[in-house]
Amino acid sequence: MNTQNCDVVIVGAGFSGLYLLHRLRGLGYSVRVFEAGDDVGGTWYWNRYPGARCDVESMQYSYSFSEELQQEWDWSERFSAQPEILEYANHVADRFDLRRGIEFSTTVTAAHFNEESQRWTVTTDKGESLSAQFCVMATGCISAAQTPEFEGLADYRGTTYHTGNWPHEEIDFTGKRIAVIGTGSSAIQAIPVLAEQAEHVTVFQRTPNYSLPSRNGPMTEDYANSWKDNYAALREEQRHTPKGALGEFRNISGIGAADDERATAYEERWDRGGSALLGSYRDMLVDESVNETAAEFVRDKIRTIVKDPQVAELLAAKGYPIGTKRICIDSGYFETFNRDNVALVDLNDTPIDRITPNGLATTGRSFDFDAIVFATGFDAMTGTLFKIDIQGLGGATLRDKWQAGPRTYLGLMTEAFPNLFMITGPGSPSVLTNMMVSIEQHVDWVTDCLEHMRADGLATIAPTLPAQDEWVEHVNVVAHRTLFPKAASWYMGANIPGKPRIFMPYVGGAGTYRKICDDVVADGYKGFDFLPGTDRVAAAE
Ligand code: N01
Repeated sequence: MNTQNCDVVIVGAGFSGLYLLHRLRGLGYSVRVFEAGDDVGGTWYWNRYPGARCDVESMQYSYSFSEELQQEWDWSERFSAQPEILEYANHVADRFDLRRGIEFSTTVTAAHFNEESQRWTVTTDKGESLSAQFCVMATGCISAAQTPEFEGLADYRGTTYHTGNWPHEEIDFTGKRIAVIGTGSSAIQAIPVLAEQAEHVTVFQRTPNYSLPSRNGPMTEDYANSWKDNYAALREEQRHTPKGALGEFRNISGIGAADDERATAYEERWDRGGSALLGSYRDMLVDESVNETAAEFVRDKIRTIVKDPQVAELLAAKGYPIGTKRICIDSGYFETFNRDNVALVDLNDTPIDRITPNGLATTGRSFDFDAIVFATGFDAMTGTLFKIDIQGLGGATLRDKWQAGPRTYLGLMTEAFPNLFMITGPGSPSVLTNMMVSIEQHVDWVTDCLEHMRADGLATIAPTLPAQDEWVEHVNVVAHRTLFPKAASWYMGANIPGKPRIFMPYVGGAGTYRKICDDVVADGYKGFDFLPGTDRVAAAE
């Protein structure tokens, strides 16, 4: 096997990998990027299902690292659709000449730390092997698509799709009878579009979701310019907010709020669109009584929109607080259930029993379908990492180390795996924030760390076990001060049979977290251990 050397291997060419490649190459590091897809874009490369769209405003869901880039790029809609975001990722790759550093259609299968050389040996499915001082997992938080193990699936005669791994060619559903399994964000975006094309769509729902209207529309020049004219200041403000996004958060309590104040706030935010409703009160995700007012407001909206009261009641989420499963942002989702060609099947009393050759059977009834769309989510935050055979000190595997749930220091590194970084790893705010802001913060932190090590001739960095234990405890404690653990969400690992129930992202907020990371550096990389390079050891001897 041909083994080559480089300074840094990056796994993944989504928004994390692209920016990291740009930064590190600019500083003179030799970098190799491996990407399983045949092009850039990460989550926006794979999630091509009809209706896929970002739930963060375009002017905010974009890189801030280049003033030229943010001035020259024009978004056509307030919330961008997947094709435009993918086009943006491609534009960035071309503009900064990133493609030549990326090996496409190549999956990293293993990464082993060699204690003697203090380097990572990274192996790919193409039989290539690389020796690198650093290995960075820019693998994304929700990139391992999950299809439940339904009996009979192999014998199904129709076509199956997964929203998280959608074909690249246009699929024409005209005249087709489709099943959609799942009612998470992906399903909620796809169903209205599928319903317009297909002869009939049957939606199989286990847990109804709270969804808010996007109020998406064309980008106006005035709105785009209100950002572009002031981007530097607005981006800086964004970085210090809890969600890494502006215009959402009111720093007032909802406890004891007057009925008319509350009603006005909710109506205004419902009309404004996006997830702003959740930012109406600072204790929305902490106090159950405040949360219930917003949850009931949304249920009432559903009862108004959906004409059949029984269907409306089935669609109205109950039993868990609003926002504790990722809030969905839709374009006409609830309205779609007023169409004649859309039906809702509640799986609570009659779950899916099996896939049949012609469709599927619940414990109550059989259905025939030409196609089944699995909108059944992802093995989030850890699934993609576990697909790679990652071995650290003493041959310890990441899978074994994290058997009881992911353990990291700051979501950036994990003990016993020196020089292995994660971008937006478990234990960092990641999916609870505007990912672009969190990605840039992590990439900048990692880059600064490498520069610090280069300047001081340091060979390895790894978190100490006490620092990691303390961080894991802190992540857990702050999560349990909120309502988040009350929902059986993918944040908790609850969607994967046998996965430990741990609240994986850090709820402390993007701004607070950034300060913690900066303080760690100011305190001499508190909680991290460095080992000097062999040159230095030799010199000292
Ligand atoms: O996946 P999900 P998703 N039988 O896990 C159901 C991001 N995203 O792909 O809730 C029947 O949310 C499951 O039911 P239940 C966003 O962060 C962002 O929709 O487990 N049903 C659920 O309804 C999002 O949160 C955007 O009871 C089964 C659904 O499948 C994340 O991706 C757009 C089942 C899975 O929902 C994941 O969203 C889209 C079974 N055996 C996605 N197994 C943006 O806008 C599972 N389900 C940026």
